[in-house]
Amino acid sequence: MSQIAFITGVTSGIGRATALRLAQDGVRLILCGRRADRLKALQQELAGQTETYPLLFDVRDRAAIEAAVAALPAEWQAVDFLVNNAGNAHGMDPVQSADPSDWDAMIDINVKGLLYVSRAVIPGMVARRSGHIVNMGSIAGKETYPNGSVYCASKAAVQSITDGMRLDLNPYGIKVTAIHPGMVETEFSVVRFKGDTERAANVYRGMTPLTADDIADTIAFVLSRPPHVVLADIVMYPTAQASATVVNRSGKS
Ligand code: 8X3
Repeated sequence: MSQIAFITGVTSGIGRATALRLAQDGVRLILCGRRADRLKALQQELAGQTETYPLLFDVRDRAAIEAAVAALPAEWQAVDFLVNNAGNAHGMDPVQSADPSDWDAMIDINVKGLLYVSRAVIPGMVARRSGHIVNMGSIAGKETYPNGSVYCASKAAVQSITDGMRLDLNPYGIKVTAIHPGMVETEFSVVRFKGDTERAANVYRGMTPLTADDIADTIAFVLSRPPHVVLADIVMYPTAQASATVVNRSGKS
């Protein structure tokens, strides 16, 4: 029986690219998202490539997550890979004037949502004494930048939670990885700037950002290492980026 990956946030960006990439490796996919139409379309796209099982929930809804995981059919319960991808930035404003509801969204999705999903899935890995968790961090968790305090804090939390998982799950042979991308062009900036596509496009002006496929390739690589190898912490920049705030916009890389 082939391996099973449980991926959150599959209806766009890195999550969707990861589903498509792991399907190429014959991994069976539990596709988690909150947009039913996109989830169905992805399932149809993957038909014939691998088996999929859709789970419709918002990672903020702990009861829905617990119910969905508890109701997985027997043949979908032995999750090998948990990819905690769901996450977003909401707004980019100074702490003194940011909208607190943006803070709520980022902490609820990026931090609490990741924890709720993990809490539902990890006990099965512990019981089976096997599994691999990949958490989507960000360079924002390594380096705080202006107007990003709470997004950066949410990704710093992902770093700490990842490190804590690795410690707690060490006795059970479970691997834990964090991937920290810099600039990746997906719907990320459009969501961050609340639909302002011009402002979002300007983020990537004069440089070549990473793509969702670049991150998905790395996830596939991480998950395919031999049993005794774990890539614990990976920072990925586009070549044109050297830090959260240093970006070469000459268009040459
Ligand atoms: C995405 C990278 O630099 O916009 O997490 O925070 S950044």
